[in-house]
Amino acid sequence: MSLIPESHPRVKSLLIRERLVTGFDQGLVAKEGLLAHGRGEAFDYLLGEKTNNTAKRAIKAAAAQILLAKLPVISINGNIAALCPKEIINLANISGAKIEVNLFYASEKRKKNIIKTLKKNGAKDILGTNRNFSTTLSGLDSARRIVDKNGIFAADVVIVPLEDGDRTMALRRAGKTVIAFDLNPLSRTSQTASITIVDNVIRAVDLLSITYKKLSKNNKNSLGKIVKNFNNKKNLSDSIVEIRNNLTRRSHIA
Ligand code: PTJ
Repeated sequence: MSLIPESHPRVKSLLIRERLVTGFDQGLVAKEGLLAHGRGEAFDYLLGEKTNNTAKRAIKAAAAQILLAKLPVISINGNIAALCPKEIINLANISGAKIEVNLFYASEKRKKNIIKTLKKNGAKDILGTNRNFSTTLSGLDSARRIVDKNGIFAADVVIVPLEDGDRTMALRRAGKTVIAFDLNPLSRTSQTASITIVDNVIRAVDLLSITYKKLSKNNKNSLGKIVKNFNNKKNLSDSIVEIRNNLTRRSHIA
């Protein structure tokens, strides 16, 4: 039972934190994942803890990009398995994207726990689990370099929630389109991805699924235009302006 009273003014944020801690206790989340969450929380606070217009623009471009993809793959790590397994599997199911477990802090035991959680939440085929199909991404030294031949390695579009910058760069160098979720618009992941959704993955994934469904009626030409008209650098800079405006507003109140 949760120790957080429903009346607490920061109940939402505390409950999200609790999911991470529970995920850690269940062997899904790396210790470092708790720290990564803390960094995300800080940026979420600065962004006003809501899905801003810049995030909505990125979500629209991401949905169009996934609709245009030949082989989209969603990369799953410990934090995602703890935060929003149902929501991410729903996105995979409606879009036909494959899911692949790929960990930075590699651990077979944690991988097994993550797979179990994903299956419990409705995942059928999970890649990244069979060594016979593994290969490596070049230009990357971390464990994230080990990818599935039929998954991330072959993908044209890779969706990376809560990523480290190195792999985003390696994926881009390998010619892939990268869609990232990252609350920090200044991170290397955010800056190097093709489309960065600066929002809490917990809020953004469902919105991406809804937008995907809405845009699925559009033809390829109109989807292509949505992607072409999206400028990630400009959108990131607008996210930074949103943070600045929030801070300015707060400094006037004080
Ligand atoms: O499970 P593993 O071994 O694959 O490890 C996963 C972590 C997250 C520990 C690993 O990828 C890592 O160390 O990531 P970083 O380099 O700390 O980056 C995580 C990024 O995600 C940071 O820029 C955070 O601001 C951001 N972030 C944290 N929580 C959220 C988030 N972005 C969106 N939604 C969140 N809930």
